Parts: sequence; C-alpha cells; structure tokens
Amino acid sequence: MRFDVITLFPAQFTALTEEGVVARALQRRIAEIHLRNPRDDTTDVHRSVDDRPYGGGPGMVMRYAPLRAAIEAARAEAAAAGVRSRVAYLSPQGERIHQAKIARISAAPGWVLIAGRYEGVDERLIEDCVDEEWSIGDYVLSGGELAAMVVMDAVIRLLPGALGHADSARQDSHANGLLDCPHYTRPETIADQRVPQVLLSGDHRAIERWRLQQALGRTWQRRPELLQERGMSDVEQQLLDDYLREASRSRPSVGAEQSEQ
Ligand code: 4HQ
Repeated sequence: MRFDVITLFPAQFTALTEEGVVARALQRRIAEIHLRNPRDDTTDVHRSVDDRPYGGGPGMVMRYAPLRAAIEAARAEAAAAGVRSRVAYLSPQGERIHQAKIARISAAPGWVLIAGRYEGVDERLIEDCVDEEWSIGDYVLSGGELAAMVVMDAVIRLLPGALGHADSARQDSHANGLLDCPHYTRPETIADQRVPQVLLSGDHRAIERWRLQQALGRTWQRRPELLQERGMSDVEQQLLDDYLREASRSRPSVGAEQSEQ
C-alpha cells in the first residue's frame, strides 16, 4: 500500500518512518510513505504557500495552486507505480475515523493525504481535489501531520506481515467492537495484587472465555455506547451478566456508578 503525504513539515514524519512497527513495514516493502512539500510546487519567487483569509480574521489559509500541483504530482507518481490513489484531507470538520474505517482505508491501494497547517486549506481545493475528509477526534491540532501519522500507523499495522503475530491485529481492542481485556506479565504478585487465577490454569477455553467476559464488562462500564451499537449474542449477554454480578459483589461502587447516570 502507498501513501503520498502533502506536508510543509516532512521531517516530522521520521517519528513514524525511523523506528517501530511502521518503520519495519516500510523496510519489508509492505507499505510506502512518500512525502511531498507543496512549497516545492510553488511558482513565485517567495515560494508562498499561504495567504490572508478573505473576509479578514486571524491566521492564514493554504493557497489552492501549490496544493493542487502537489496533489496532481503525487497522484501521477503513484499512477506511474501502478497505484490509483484517492485523496483525503485531515481536518476537524471531517468524518470521525474509527477502527472499522481504518480497515476500509487499508483495503485501498493508495492514498494522498493532505496535512494542512494554519486555519486550513482554501475550500475550493476540497471541492475540486479531495475525495474524503477525515477527523481523528474532536480537538484541534496545530497541523494535520500528527493526524496523518495517526491514520497511517493504524492502517499500516493492519497490513499482512506488519505485526509479528499473524493474529495480534485481530485481537486488538476495537477489532471486535469491544475494548481490550486486561493483560498481565511477571511477577505473579505485586504487593497484594495477584494475576487472575484462570490465566495461570493452562485451560485455553476458560482463558478465552474470561478475556471475552472482561472485554464485555469493561466496555459496558467505560463505553456503553459501543456495546449498544454492536449488540451481544446470548452467550455474551450471559458472560456480561455474570461479570456485573461479580463486580457488584466485590466492588459495589462500580455497578452503582452507572445506574446513577
Ligand atoms: N487539524 N483531525 C487544523 C486537526 C485535525 C483533527 C488538522 C488542525 C488540519 C488545518 N485533523 N488543520 N482533529 O485538528 O484531523
């Protein structure tokens, strides 16, 4: 899979490309990240990429022409490599990205990502060149670079061969619409806290059942709206009932908190 990122700050992407899961995927040619600075696609002596907003107000707006040239050059390069890319602009006005969307993004052969700065880009660029507008969350970043990195990280780790374990992406939180279960490693006891006995039992069916139960219980407690959307099988409903009965027995405050809402 191929990403072409349009950014005024290509150096920021070393956070993604120099170490970790994504860096390894790039080395293995599972994915490619190409960076393109729209300043290199300016035609004026000052190489200006931004200008003052019509109507006045604070901040600057990224100009149409350099961005359009950068997008077209990036799409042409991708096409020359046999990749038909779609174009996405990262902004708080976009569609909120979640794990199911990340999986759909990972199924396309290539994306041109526009990482904007200042107050954003000239609206006519979105109209003419952008296929999709994405938001990574309801907060304001100082640029689209981090948002583009968030999306690429989440997408690339899903690609076959990117993770060590073939099924570790399948086991992620959100992969099945639930939050993750708790994890433990050595030592077996830390002060008065013991690793749950079932995890030491070697009974793989019981362990899998416990993990699903924990995931259901924590999702109900922390993100009930996720469970609402997802629904539950009869077996899952029974596991959740048992979890909540146990939780209200050993930690009465946990069950009580939610009925107060
Ligand atoms: N920005 N999700 C403003 C974001 C953002 C977000 C990127 C800041 C675009 C112009 N991007 N620039 N939230 O806050 O994607």
